[in-house]
Formats: sequence, C-alpha cells, structure tokens
Amino acid sequence: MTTGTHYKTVWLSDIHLGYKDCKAEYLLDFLQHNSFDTLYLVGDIVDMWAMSKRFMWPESHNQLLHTLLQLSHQGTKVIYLPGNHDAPAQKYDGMHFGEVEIHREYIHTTADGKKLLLLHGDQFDPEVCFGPIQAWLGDKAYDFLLFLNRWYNKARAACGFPYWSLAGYIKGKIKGANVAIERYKNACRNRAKELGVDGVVCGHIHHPEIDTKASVDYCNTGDWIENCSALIESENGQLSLLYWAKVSAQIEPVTPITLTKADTDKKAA
Ligand SMILES: [Mn+2]
Repeated sequence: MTTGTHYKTVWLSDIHLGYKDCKAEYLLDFLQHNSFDTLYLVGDIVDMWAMSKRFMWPESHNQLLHTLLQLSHQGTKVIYLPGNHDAPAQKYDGMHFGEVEIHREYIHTTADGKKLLLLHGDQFDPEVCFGPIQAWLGDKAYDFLLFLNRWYNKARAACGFPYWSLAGYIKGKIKGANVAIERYKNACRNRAKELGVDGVVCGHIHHPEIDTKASVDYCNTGDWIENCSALIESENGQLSLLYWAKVSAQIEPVTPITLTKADTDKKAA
C-alpha cells in the first residue's frame, strides 16, 4: 500500500468529514500512497455542525476515518487537536482513544530543534472575528464561493484538467480577507510568543501559508475543501506545503504509447 514517499511529520487540518465539499477522495489517495512517522490532525476533522444541519456520510468519509485509525495501529503516531467544528472532542484534552492522543494545544520539536506550538486556531475567534452577523454573512458568502467552485471544477474535470481552487483565488483577491488573515496570524503568533516557542502551526482559516518573516514562524496547513494541502517536515526539519491535487496530477500513470507493427510500417513508408 505504501509505495510512495515516507514523511517524517505531516500536519492536516480542516478536512470537514460530513460536509458536502470535503475532498475525502484526494486525502484518501494521499494517505494510502505514502507513509508517515507522525500525523497531526489539526482540527475540524469531522464537521459536526454540517452534520447536524444536513446529515451526509458517504463511504469515502468512512474509509478516511478507517485509514487514519489503521495508520495509528500500524505505527504512525497520530495526534488529534480538535477545532471548532469538532468542538465536542475538545473535552477529551490529554486523553487517548486507542492509539490516538487528543490535545487542545501541543508542542512539536522539529528535527533541527525548533519548538512549534500546534493548535487549530478557533481560540482567537473573539479577538479576530467580528460579531455573529458578520460570521453568518461570511458563512453564506463562503458557501456560495464553494458552490461556484464545485461547478467550476466539474467543468474542469470534464475537460481533463486537475482540481483548482477558484474560491481560494477569489479569497486572495479580496482586501478585507487579507486584513482578517493578518489579524489571525498575529493572534496565533502572540500565543506562541507567550509560550516562548519558535513557531506556530494552525489551520482554521483554510488558507495554506508559511510565513517566516517575523520573529515567530507562522504555518497554516490549509484544508481539504478547497486546497487539498498539508504541511510537511523533511528529515532535517525543513517545513513546506504540499498541494496533493497538484502532486497526484503529476504522478497519475500516463498511458504508454506502444507502436504496433502496423504503425512502424506506416512510419517507414
Ligand atoms: Mn475551524
């Protein structure tokens, strides 16, 4: 099963199982074709809000949970940091479920000795976000963006193009969104400073990024709704972002062109 790459550490967040726009098939593909020493699930793994509004649980979502548990049994260290969409799991802070450890915050030490604070990021909603009306409007606008994204990508897939995030592109173009992202990054960095660590790894805003331009490194793993992204650590402690839809598009087997005798005869003629 694991013929692909071996990763020292992988951080995943915002998978949103139980939500219609979750790209579970892409994540399954990533997990089943690679192997991992440590896998951090940085929150919003199961979307309990979406499920309470409209229950959907396709077979691929089941398979994904099963694969995560299977990895934990096969020696991958799995640590789960619940977020806001899977908030009920937050009360199990510090407990073990089978092989899976649950924490609200966790400190990871990289191969080159850097200390990273791991958390989902919803902790900072009161200081970053605005009132409940803005949150509701934001939610509706986001749902609409994802609706556009879904149909756009259906058209792309029909033409044989790989998945591309239209919603992510539009979000990046909106100035208000960038201001909110800066506020969020500052809040995350401030918490890391409080704890005296070198960096912070989070999720929550579905915006993959590595920013090392300040005294505290900021890493956001992204999500598996739009970006299909993960944060990875190399054997020497280097951090980078991986976009699985782009990688998998490259490793998809290319149908070999075999020349038949008739073809070579034609060429010779
Ligand atoms: Mn979240």
